[in-house]
Amino acid sequence: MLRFTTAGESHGRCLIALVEGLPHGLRIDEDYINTELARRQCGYGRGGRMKIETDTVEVLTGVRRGITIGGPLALRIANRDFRIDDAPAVTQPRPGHGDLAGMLKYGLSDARDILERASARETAARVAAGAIASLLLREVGVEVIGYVRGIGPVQIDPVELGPDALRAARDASETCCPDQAATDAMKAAIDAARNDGDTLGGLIEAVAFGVPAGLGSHVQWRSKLDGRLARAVMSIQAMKSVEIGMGCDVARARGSEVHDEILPGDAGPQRPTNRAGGIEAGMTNGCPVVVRAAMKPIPTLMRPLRTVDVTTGAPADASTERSDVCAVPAASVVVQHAVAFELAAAAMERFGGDTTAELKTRSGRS
Ligand code: EPS
Repeated sequence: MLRFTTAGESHGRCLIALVEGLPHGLRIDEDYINTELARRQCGYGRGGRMKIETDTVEVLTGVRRGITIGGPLALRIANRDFRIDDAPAVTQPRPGHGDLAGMLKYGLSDARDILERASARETAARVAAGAIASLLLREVGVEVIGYVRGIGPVQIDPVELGPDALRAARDASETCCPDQAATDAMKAAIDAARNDGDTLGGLIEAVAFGVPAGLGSHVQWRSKLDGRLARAVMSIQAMKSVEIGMGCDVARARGSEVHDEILPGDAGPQRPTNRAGGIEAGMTNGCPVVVRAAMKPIPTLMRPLRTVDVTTGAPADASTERSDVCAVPAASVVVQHAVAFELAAAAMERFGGDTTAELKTRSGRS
């Protein structure tokens, strides 16, 4: 089973990802992982921390001469801002962060232990693990592209571009949005929020191209791919909804406006539309897989919300510390790699193989 676990704190020594279940013979392209880690650090609206860090992966185990040997991969990303033992106590919990819930859970009057692990800094480890899954997917001809569809009030329609054009347009944008006019409007919205001491969330979409039919399964709830994708994406810090294909819009439409008709085609049955987002009954149907997530605004507001000081019980302003105004572009990189990891795990289950060559052959790629 392909799976990963993370460890590490926001201001601890480092972040770790342990990736298990990779086949033998996969070339680990560290430059690609580092490019994706750098993309996660970018985006208009990021705060001061990203000027301190240069996230770089160290592959500690599981490879020989840059190629997997079948054992688990331990990945490490160092924190330059390593000061967890000296970081100040947080007694005025921020609404929307894990501060108060964690204090209540552990009986603490200082949320530091909670926020250190709850922080979205952990997503650097998820991106490193997901980038390895993306390398595996490349072997079976699948590419996932995450991009931003909305920040605050600025939103664009779904993008009808192929992978090369979508990737290029996204990479030309400071907000990872493949529309230049929308990018400018998003930057203005972020500036306005910053000036007001406020923060912004947004809408992220990930599209997986080249996905073969039959990943996932209708047989048991645990193996349904839509459920697995939803869990992987919803568990990313600050996500409040996950949709596949038409998502919530199915509730307002008729069946004839929701389901994708099946027409004869040269290479077998064809779909003129992809409202299902590439998944029916928990299985991929050969269309691109489309996953969308809504991210809430960052909970650390420079014009703080009302809270309570848990040491006195008195009303207080929520604690402020260095943070981002908007991390939606960064989160689009995380969503991309979370989707990639689940698709890679499903591809391993469907095609199996101890070696990367076997996986390729069984998936029909060589
Ligand atoms: C993040 C690092 C953090 C924050 C952000 C994401 O760094 P610091 O707290 O030292 O400024 O910028 O974390 C949060 C949004 C959060 O709620 O904790 C990162 O590497 O992505």
